[in-house]
Amino acid sequence: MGKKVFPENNRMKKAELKALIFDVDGTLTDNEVHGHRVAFNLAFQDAGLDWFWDVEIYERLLEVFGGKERIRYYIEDFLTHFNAPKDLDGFILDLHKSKTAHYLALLKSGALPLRPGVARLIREARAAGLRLAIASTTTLENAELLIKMSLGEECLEWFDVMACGDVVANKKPAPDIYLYALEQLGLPAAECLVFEDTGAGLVSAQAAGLTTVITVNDSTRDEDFSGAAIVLDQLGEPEQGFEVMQGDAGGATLVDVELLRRIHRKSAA
Ligand code: XBP
Repeated sequence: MGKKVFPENNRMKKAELKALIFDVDGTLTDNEVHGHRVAFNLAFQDAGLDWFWDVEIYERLLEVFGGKERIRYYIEDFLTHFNAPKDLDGFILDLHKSKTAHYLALLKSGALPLRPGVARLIREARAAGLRLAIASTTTLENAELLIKMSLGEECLEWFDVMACGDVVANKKPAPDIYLYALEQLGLPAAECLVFEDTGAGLVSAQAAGLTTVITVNDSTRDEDFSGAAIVLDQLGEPEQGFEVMQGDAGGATLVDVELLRRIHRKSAA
């Protein structure tokens, strides 16, 4: 009996890379310790609270995604004596609104630049015809201002989807925000690649079936990145190559569209 030959349309076609989905905080910009944490502390000060999140406490609090959820986590798990107001939800909401105002002011001051290679890769990907999306636990307002401040107002339209914050019920490490981004993109996970900086972000993306490139930062470099396509210390620039911490970059020294296509093909194999 001769070998069965399947007609072209029955053979499994390798998925083509069509979109890049970026996490925001810690991935596009190294802004948790130097940005969000500072904004939280300013909001606590404005509210007359004697709370102060130093780096050590904040890195423990980063276990919980979402600023409002993080404040609640602090109240419930870190404070021993806190006379919670009757309307705790309202109290947290007001505190978070104040924090967001301080964070936006920090962004406007230019204090939170993009990480190395981010602007370069976004421009290259767009020129190569790849679609771009954001999938972040932070607010849309925060994500939009970061892009306006760092890439320019006109670049907001480069992103077909900006999936942010409370648009989904369950935040990372739940897959909800990535599933929502895929639905809005109208693409299968197999045609996309994700950029993240945390183990929980990786869990979220993997649960949505997405291949993930990790660029660590000081707060996340020791986290578990099992299953990531590759783990780097940054995306790299011509003058400053990346360090490969897990996986194989095949001799590349920076993340460009060619390397991403190789990573994507390997993950689809
Ligand atoms: C990181 C988060 C966010 C920020 C704080 O989001 O967990 O909650 O820490 O921002 P991601 P908000 O890594 O998904 O970008 O206070 O606006 O939530």
